[in-house]
This record gives sequence, structure tokens and C-alpha cells, in this order.
Amino acid sequence: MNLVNIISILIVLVISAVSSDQSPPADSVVLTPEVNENDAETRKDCGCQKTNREKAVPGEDTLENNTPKVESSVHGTEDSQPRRSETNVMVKVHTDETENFVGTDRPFLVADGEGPARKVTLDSFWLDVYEVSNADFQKFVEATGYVTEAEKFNSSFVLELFLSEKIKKEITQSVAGAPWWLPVPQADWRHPYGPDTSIADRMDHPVVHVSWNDAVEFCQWAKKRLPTEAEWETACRSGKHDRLFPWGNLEQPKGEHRMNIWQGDFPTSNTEEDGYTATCPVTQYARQTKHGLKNLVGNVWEWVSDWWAVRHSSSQPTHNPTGPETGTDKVKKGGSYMCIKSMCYRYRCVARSSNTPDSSASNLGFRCAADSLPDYLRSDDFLESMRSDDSESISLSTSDRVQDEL
Ligand SMILES: [Ca+2]
Ligand SMILES: [Ca+2]
Repeated sequence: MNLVNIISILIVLVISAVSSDQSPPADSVVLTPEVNENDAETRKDCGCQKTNREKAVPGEDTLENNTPKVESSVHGTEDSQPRRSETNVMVKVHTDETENFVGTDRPFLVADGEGPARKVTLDSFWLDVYEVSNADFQKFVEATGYVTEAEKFNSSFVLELFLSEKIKKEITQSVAGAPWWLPVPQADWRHPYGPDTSIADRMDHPVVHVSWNDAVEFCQWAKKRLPTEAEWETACRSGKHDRLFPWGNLEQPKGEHRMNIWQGDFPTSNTEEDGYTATCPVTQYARQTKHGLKNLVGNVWEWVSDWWAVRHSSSQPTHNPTGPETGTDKVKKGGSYMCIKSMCYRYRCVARSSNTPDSSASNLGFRCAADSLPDYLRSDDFLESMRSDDSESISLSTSDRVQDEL
């Protein structure tokens, strides 16, 4: 047996061993996507999936002494309930019970589980027009006294570029494989780039350093919920098959920036061609979809409700799918201001990543969904404000009203 044959056998054995850890239930069929020839160009990794709490923490004592417990009292008294002006504008995403697709048969990042394409049907739902802002989250905290998991752990992940020299000198750890991510003591939603920063001039920016558990608590307080991955992706694609971006397939139609991603040399320099190095206001840029949604792709990653898996079982329901029943990580969608095509081509509608539900970082936020518009948002004033915001609901499916700009 020559050396080539021995190596080939070893590779097969390694692949088999890895696959066996992720085997689906015996009664289901694993759907396997085709490999895209471009995948090799886009396998470099920004490390967004590595900002999990177990990857790097300031010290075991800190972790043990700050084991987070999700507050259950935040939905309690009448005084703590949200009022209309305190929450995000929502639009109705009509799906008309027709078939939509999630996933793609032409994945760029196969290992992320972008493929294959799967047919789904969804009930119509409501979705926040904007990512949840610092102003939104502050009102939630003021009303409930909620303490985020980053505050309980006394640490969250921040890109090194954004830290002051003083703070950097105090940090001795980084994330394996993504050394530009540092676990920063006292980084939290009020101190997005370390304890010597604040949100005073960023109240209209998306809240960051919120875990999946924190996001669930906020949405419940606001009488909403997190969107499922299928809902988020269907809204992003406007019902179109294999649409790359919410507005079409061109990253910059007519040279216009429509999202906040990274330009320059990641992670050391940013030329700010889209206007921002880090987060931008949640209202920034033209609306990304005809129904008015802004910053779905880019700005901050957005938690969705599904558990993470990279293999999609055919035993999953196709109507209102909610993802795997269990898991260790939760899915996040949309990419962030740290995404650049050469390192992290994840600002596409089908792209996806994950973190453990207690993780948080300076580029990870969320928006909420709802089965129906919450009662406190049903006033005439509110509906009028929606119309003036030019974000009326539209049908996404058969009428295909969204103009593709190719
Ligand atoms: Ca940018
Ligand atoms: Ca986003």
C-alpha cells in the first residue's frame, strides 16, 4: 500500500469519526447540499461562532461566583409592562400559506448548514422593523430591574480594535483561533467597548452584549417572542428563491451601501466606506425590504429561537418549523459590522452562525416577532405612525411585489 492510499484511508476514517458525532435519528433522512465551487474561497472565519463563554473567561472564580440565573419576575407587575412608545415598530409579514424556501442548494459555507433548500409554509407573523436599540433595552431594564448575563458573568467579548490601551493591558486571554476577540471584564450593554465606554451617544444603536436568554426575556416583556429562523429568513428573502440579500443579489446596487459591514483589512483597519466602523443607528440606511425592515443583514447579528444544527432532518415539520428540539447552541442570523466577504461572508439571508444561549458579544443583538400585534401597539396613533414610516405590510409570496434589482 503506497503513501497516497494510506492517507486516503486515514482521511475517510477521520471524516467517519467526525460524522458519527452528529448522526441524526435513525428514523430521519439527512438532506445533503451540493458543494459550491466558491466555498473554498469563503472558509476563512471571523470567529463570531467562537465567542462562547466556555472558550475564554477571565477566571474560574469569576464564573463560579457569577452563575447566572434568568430572572423570572420581569413580567410581573402592571407598572412594568411596556407602553407603545417604548418598543419597536412592527410590520406584518404576510405569507399567504404558500410555500417558501429556506436554505439553498448553492451554499457558500457548507459547514454552516446553509443547504439544502427546504420548502416551508408559514403563518403570517409580525416582525420588528428595527433591531432592538439601547433606548428600547434601557426602558425594559428601568421597568423590570433586569440584569443581563454579561453583567452577572462580569464579562463579555469585544473586538480588540475597539478597546482602549488601558483596558487591553489588563486582559491576558483571547479566543483560540480568533485572537481579535477578547473577554473583557465589565463589558456589558451599558459599556459596549469596555468599562471606559458608554451608550450615552449610542441610544439609537442596537443593544449588544445580550445573550439569547436576555433576548427572550426582553421579547416576553414586550409581549412578543424571538422569530424562528424560518420566519427571519423568509422575511429577509422576501419569498424569493436563492436571493442573496434582502433587496436582490447585488451587494451594492448602483454603488449604494445598504448595510453596515466591514471594509478594509479585518480585523486591524476599517475604511468606513459604509460610514461606520462599529454599530450604526438601527434606523440607518434605506429599508432593506419592501416591507420596511432595516439592518436585517449587517450591523449586528440577530438571535432567533431555533437550536443550532448543520444537518437538516427531513423529519422536521415543514409548516412553521422551529428547528431541532434540543441542542447546545442557538442560531443567529444576518452577519454584523464585522463581516467582510474574504473572512465572513455571512451577511446573506441564508447564512447562519451560532453561540451558546448564555453568550454575548459586541456585535450580537436581536429583534422580536409576534403572532399578532400586541394590544398595546394597536392604537390609531401607532398605526398612523407606521404608515408615516412608510412601512406598511405587504404580501411576500405569490404576488412577488418586491422588485429584484438585478
Ligand atoms: Ca461598516
Ligand atoms: Ca442585523
